[in-house]
Amino acid sequence: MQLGILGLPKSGKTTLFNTLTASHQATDKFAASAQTHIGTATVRDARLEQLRDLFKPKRYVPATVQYVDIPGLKRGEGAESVDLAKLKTVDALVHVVRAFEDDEILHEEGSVDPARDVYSFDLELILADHDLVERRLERLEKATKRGLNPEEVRERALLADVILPALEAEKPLREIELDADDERRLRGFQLLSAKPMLLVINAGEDRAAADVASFGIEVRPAVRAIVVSAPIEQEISRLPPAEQKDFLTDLGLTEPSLDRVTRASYDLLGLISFFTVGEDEVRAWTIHRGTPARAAAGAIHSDIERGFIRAEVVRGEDLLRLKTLHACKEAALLRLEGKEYVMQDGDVAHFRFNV
Ligand SMILES: Nc1nc2c(ncn2[C@@H]2O[C@H](COP(=O)(O)OP(=O)(O)O)[C@@H](O)[C@H]2O)c(=O)[nH]1
Ligand SMILES: [Mg+2]
Repeated sequence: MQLGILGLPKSGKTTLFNTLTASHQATDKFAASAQTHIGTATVRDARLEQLRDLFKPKRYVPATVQYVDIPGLKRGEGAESVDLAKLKTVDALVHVVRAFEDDEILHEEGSVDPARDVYSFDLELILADHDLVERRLERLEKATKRGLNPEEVRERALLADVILPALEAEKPLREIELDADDERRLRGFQLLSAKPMLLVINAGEDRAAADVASFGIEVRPAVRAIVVSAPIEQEISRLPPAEQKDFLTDLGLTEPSLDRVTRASYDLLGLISFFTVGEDEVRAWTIHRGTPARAAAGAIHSDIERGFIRAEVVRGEDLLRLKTLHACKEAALLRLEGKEYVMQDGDVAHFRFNV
């Protein structure tokens, strides 16, 4: 699962990407890069860190999420100007919105206006989708002579009656509710405005702790928004942990905003974590929300899924409070769950299996 980092040139995309993924790609005040970068970010989770401190394992493996820094969304050229192949395959979008003032760094539109940029970015996505849907409908129209198969008939109805009117009303497709069949049908087209979106508002250093509302941005349904100062986040990430806290306090923050970005990204992708604990390893495993226990076991190993007998599950908070699995068992907080049990975020699990 990947998130694409997008936005206007010099909005701070690569600075954010570098900080998220501890990378060292070049950033530039004057020129926009044309290179796509891929990197992995750790999703920090306080519960897992506390479990690590409790078990002191040999190995500690937190969850991760992948980001792709996609350069060069140019105004008016729409999605045509970017690495479209890459853009289509990402599962969610992170739109970096410039809100910082800096006379040395020119804004394409001649002024800093986050609300305008958020609006026109959505419009670019909608236009790109509109083009694609129209072309697909034209092709289906031509094919009516030979006769459409039932799937093509349904596809045409979906595109002509639901999708095209929405796009023409400037409505991003992520706001449209579809049944599971149509959802699947639409996913095949990899439409851009249908992807979940996170707005990262890159504010000046003096507004690193400001709230989203103060930027006058319309946060539409199915969109999340977080304020960061990308250069400050970069500075924080390079400080030793002991100094981080004071620095954060000075800024009016309780944690690095970056942690909120990775957690929101994870959430946006529909992902949750369950944990396994022990002296050898404390680890987060990534599954889709709603995954039943047996399939979740498959995240660890296919043998465990195949030979699944049952799951021993305890809430992470309960284990942290009572300190040992044994104590949780005594307190009847360690549950035995069958294969249909829907795993919850923060569950600590041990799977019994037989192969
Ligand atoms: N003053 C200021 N400069 C920033 C901020 N964020 C990024 N920059 C600078 O803006 C320039 C472009 O940043 P970069 O990350 O390369 O933007 P990209 O083109 O969107 O990838 C670099 O010189 C950054 O150091 C910010 O919040 N404040
Ligand atoms: Mg860049």
